[in-house]
Amino acid sequence: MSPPKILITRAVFPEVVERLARHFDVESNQDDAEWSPAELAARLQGKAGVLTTGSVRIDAALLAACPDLRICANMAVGYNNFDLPAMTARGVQATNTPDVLTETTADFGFALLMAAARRITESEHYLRAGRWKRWRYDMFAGAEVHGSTLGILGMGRIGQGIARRGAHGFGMDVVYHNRSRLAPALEAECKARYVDKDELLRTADHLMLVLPYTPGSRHAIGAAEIARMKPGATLVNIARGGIVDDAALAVALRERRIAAAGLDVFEGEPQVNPALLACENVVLTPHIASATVATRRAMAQLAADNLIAFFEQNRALTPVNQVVVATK
Ligand code: 8YV
Repeated sequence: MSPPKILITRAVFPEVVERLARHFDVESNQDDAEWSPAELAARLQGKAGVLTTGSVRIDAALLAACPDLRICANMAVGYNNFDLPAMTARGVQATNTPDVLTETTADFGFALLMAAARRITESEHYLRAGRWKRWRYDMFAGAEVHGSTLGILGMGRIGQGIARRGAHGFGMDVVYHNRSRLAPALEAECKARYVDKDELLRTADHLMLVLPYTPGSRHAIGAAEIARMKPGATLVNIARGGIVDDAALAVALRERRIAAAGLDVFEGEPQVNPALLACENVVLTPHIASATVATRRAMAQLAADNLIAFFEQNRALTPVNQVVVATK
């Protein structure tokens, strides 16, 4: 019997392509070409599986155009690029890459928090521009991180990693808000206290966003929420663009209603709101929170593991929907 055909939509580590080629008939976009939805649909014809990333949308129209597709393996923990109800309705298995990126992403959340609160990129631009002539008592004086109050919105695995870093590493008082409360033992381990969203906004010196993007979390932080934050607060978004109203944030940053922000994700990325680009008090990075070599490799291998397990053992390792998997 000929092996199942799979498509890899974006360039990945060559060893992952080679590994998949030992199990499947593989077509891979190793040139990282920008495929239109129509081209993606054409490439997916006859494919039973796809390894893809968060930047590639797989919606109901695409699924309808690709009836042979049985599994979509995302190389990301988030899967808002998938129309999950449409996949489930069509019996298409969806998988993600949890756990392997938790600590790396939590590290990056702290890197952005430190860079924003301590004004690292802003001061580097100043130095590189040749403007550093002498010491001044308040030059780039930022906000204290150790011992301050860290607020976390969204308390999944990455949120918990951030809480541990804050509480154990920086002696921070950690408060969080989430759809559901953590079990008491986990709360104690993270040294995190559950509060309602209003208290979170009002008490956090630094607010970290780590919640999944859903229609319900769109603009979870908009003008009204920013207005409730402390004047000297820092906002960090390592979750998804669209959770923050970027236009409202740019106004607040420009008017110094909050002190600073660190953003790894944006509404409409890779486009970035020009009003944000114009603000000095924001650290901007191109969606790289999981980008260490080891973690990106682990993500790609886990996505590949899911494809292999699905076709060879009739099960997905890290499924995000429940479908009836046909036996071979
Ligand atoms: C990915 C991410 O790099 O895992 C996620 O949810 O946002 C990132 O780690 C991005 O989605 C590309 O797949």
